Amino acid sequence: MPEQSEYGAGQIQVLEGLQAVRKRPAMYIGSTDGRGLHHLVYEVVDNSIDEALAGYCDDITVTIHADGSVGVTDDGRGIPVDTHEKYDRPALEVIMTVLHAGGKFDSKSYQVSGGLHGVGVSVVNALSERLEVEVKRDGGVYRHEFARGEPVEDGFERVRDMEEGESTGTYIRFWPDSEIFETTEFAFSTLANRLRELAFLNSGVAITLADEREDADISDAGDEETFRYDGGIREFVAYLNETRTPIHDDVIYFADEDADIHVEVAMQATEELQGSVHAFANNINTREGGTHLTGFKTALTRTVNDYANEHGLVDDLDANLKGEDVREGLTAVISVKHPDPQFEGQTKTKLGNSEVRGIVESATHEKLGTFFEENPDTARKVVHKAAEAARARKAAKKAEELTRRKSALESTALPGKLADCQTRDPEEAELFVVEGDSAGGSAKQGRNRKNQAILPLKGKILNVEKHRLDRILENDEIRALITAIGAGIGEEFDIDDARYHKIILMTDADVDGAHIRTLLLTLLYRHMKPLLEAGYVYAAQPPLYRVRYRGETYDAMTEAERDRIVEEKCDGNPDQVQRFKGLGEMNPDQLWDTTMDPENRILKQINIDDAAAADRMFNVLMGDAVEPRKQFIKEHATEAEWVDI
Ligand code: 0RA
Repeated sequence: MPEQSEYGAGQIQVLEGLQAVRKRPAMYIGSTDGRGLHHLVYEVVDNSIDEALAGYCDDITVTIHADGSVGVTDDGRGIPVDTHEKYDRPALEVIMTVLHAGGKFDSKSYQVSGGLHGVGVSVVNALSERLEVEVKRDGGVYRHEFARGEPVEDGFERVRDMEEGESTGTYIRFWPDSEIFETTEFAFSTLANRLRELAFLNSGVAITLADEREDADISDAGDEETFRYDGGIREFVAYLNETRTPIHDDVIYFADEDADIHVEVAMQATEELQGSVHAFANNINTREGGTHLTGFKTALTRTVNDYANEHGLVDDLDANLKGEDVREGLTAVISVKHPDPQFEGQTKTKLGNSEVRGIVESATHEKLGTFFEENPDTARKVVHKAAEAARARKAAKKAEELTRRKSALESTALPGKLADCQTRDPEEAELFVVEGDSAGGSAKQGRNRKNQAILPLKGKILNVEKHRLDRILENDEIRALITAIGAGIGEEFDIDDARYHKIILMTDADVDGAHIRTLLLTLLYRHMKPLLEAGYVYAAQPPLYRVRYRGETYDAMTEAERDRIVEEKCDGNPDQVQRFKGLGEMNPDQLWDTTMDPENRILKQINIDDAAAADRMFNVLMGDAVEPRKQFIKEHATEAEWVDI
């Protein structure tokens, strides 16, 4: 036995490392909820993507197995299996058990994944009740197995020789530890959105997601999808614009990949009011922006103004076009890859490297300038659209100033129909935004007035996707909501002023209710986004059915659940099955019991992890294009998916 094998200092360090991860998982993967769970998959896939970026891998398959485990296969070089000198163990074992060992191998120095992920596969191992690896490399097929991070005794073996023509690669399958995670159920759509994004950002790599689970409740999104985009982020922009109306045919694309820092930009202007600009650094969605985004915005504004002035296209405007004018309706993806990215900000999604700003700025200025000179028709359309936005902005500002002065926005008076709660502590205060006056009445009677406030809304609010802020502010329902929340709107929104840290959208469990909820979410997403980012927004989940049997009552959210209750709890013979047609039909007690009581209710937190998917969804659901909307609703027919953004 080698000196360090069982009880050597090295091995003790390893065990301590794994223990640290299991003790404070959130420090390594952010959280132990669904988000953290999905990070496990991203962590493994990031390693495969690194192999792809190094030029060794172009095929990745992620399989959600029937038992809930996830397997990731790639055709990269394979994790090294030779003996690691320092540890005197197979390198594979070191990589799977030593924190951050994955990137320290000489040949893997240019590793781009970082930030949120990039913690190393050993973290995935530590948080998995079981993990299996199979590596094809150096002419052999090797296996190893781990339990809660620790190698299984005699787990490492060389299974067979590789066959002629067989590709090298790595297969990792893991069973997330239910002692660690609040939920261990993977969502197909969440994984699909991220893998699609990765495929756009890494052109030519084929990423397949397969779902082998049989339970119709959890695998409704489909069984298998392959993402592969040879056009990379050009296709990303085209995809985002499937639901929009572009004003020029081709997606504008340029890249600067000569130096260590790679820059790629794709963009296309549309007729829409909302811009949709997404910035990535090392494949991480830098939601908080950063130097790459700043460089892009500065150069874009300058280049469009230069062109407009040189060609006398905006002589009627008395000032230059502003950045917001140029970005109105613009869809763009900026992707940089940096050998040593620095991530900053509250959620570590802001790129900090200062040198990136100038690099993106000059690349954009130079290449976009050239593009405009070579494509004058497109350049004119882009300028024209921005000039229109500038004129509208000036008109809207006048209207907005008037509205603001008149409106309740600036007064401290709360809206008349708000039944506020007693507490002034936002952390415990909840605002229920309720569909309809009748449900609003029940909610007012049923609530706990200490910390639950009720704001009933009449019918459908204005579709904010189709109007500028001036029109939006004319709407009474929307003004009531803004004042109740108390944190302002748009650029002036300040989350520290929010009067409630839970804003609960309570709408009927039917298509109309889903529509109203989507209208509300669109408003929040477009004009009060920090609320969503902070996780303050929830959807109430009123039950659809109530089943009674021998003095007990059971509530069901879906038909399938109702049937299950009838079978399992009532021996197939319930005393009564009641269908709630809407919230308005419940009496105050029922509404409290089923939907408002913190002890009983099920709230669905709305997260906008995937900004591009959310953006697209709001655009499809609320925008002008009819066909994509029909298609979307057909594909996402289930109630849950409407809020699952
Ligand atoms: C360490 C070093 C090398 C590759 C890897 C790890 C690696 C890890 C994972 C995880 C999933 N798939 C993976 N593929 C590779 C470099 C190997 C070399 O230099 O040949």
